[in-house]
Amino acid sequence: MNDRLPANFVFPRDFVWGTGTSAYQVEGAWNADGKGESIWDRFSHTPGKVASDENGDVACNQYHRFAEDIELARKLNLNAYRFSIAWPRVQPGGRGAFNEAGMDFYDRKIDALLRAGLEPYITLYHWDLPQELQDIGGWTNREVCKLFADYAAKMVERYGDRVKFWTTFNEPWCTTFLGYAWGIHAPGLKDDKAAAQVAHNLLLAHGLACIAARAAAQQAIELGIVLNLTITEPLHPQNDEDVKKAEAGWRRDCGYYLDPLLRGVYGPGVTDDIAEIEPEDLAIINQPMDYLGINYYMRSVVSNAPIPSPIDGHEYTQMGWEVYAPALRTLLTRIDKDYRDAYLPKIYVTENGAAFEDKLVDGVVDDPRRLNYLATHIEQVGLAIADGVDVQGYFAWSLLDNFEWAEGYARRFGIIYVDFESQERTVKNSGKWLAQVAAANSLQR
Ligand code: IFM
Repeated sequence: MNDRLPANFVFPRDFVWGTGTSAYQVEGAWNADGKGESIWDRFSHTPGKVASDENGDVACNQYHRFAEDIELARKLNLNAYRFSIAWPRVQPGGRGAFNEAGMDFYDRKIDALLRAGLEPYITLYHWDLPQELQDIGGWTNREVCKLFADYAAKMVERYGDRVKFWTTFNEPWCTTFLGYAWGIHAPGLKDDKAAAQVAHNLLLAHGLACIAARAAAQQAIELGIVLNLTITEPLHPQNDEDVKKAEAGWRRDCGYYLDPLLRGVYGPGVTDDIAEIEPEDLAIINQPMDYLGINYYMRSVVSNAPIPSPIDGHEYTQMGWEVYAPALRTLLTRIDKDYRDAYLPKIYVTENGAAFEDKLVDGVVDDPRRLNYLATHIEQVGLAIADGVDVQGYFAWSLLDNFEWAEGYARRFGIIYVDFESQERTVKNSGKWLAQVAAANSLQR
């Protein structure tokens, strides 16, 4: 097995090059034109929840500046643009009346993307639940799963004539654990029992939304989900105990997500913690999907021995996340190996990127560490493709520096620098580099 690509590796024809953003992180306009309150509005307006008490009220003001951002993405030679719809912008209370002004915003955004030659990849839920639905229990309440399916159908009815690619959820793991078990994200609960129910309900909502979206589609659409899967690796690969522990970690994660989604079964023990589960739920969850989105930032390392932090000689990002590109290939090939016999759809790497401290000096943001992060990870995607894995696209996270949830604005993931005072955008050197890769559809070393 080669661990380097040839000096000039050409990606498959029609390979998708894009970036990702999410509504709450970039749009701002938190209460404009009839938008309802979201759980992130409520959470970030509560003192002490977000670093420096920052919030997404203005963010990158993309609600008003989307045309400029789309033009920047076009100039970066990208051919796809991943973004999310803010549910409370289009349906303020999450049930009942839709908000025409909010829906019109996404009409204009989609039209601008298509004019720029950028394929829209829409995510229906990237964490900003209408607060009114939180008030009835949020994702612990099965009723919310049905409401999500209704909302999904409405969005497909409205935009399905122009948008082919639809993702139900971004990173359900984060909603479950960061939001309901550890209190780090909205709605800020610390309740393991609730979290177990949420893990299940999110998958149920995914299944119900797939069914509803397909029924609503006037034209062929492609449906998927985006998971933040990580590969668990032993600290000491020569130590059998560490290897066993890593394998158990991988199987546990699969038991929560890939097994139910792709095989219609939960892994051992998962259902023990779920209070409410109906006999038909797993069949609903196990809907045929057209793609699986994988968000990869870092691996997880396990050992029976204490794990040094940081691991000697390894690089870490501003988030404290280890930079370890080879695990991306391992993750992609492992999914392919373990699920080829199931219904494994094509794969996109839907997020990958790094936060580093950036400085704008004389109109230039020189960010060699991010550039190197992107280059080494894109190389691993190329290697996975060479291994035979059906990876059809790569989306860098993120187009813009933006509101990084509980960390506020102090963590910059963008390939475009944003001055949050003036809202001026500057393409970083990593962005210029990615533009060359996308134009050539190849990685040259
Ligand atoms: O910014 C987030 C994004 O919203 C979801 N995936 C991880 C990113 C970096 O933390």
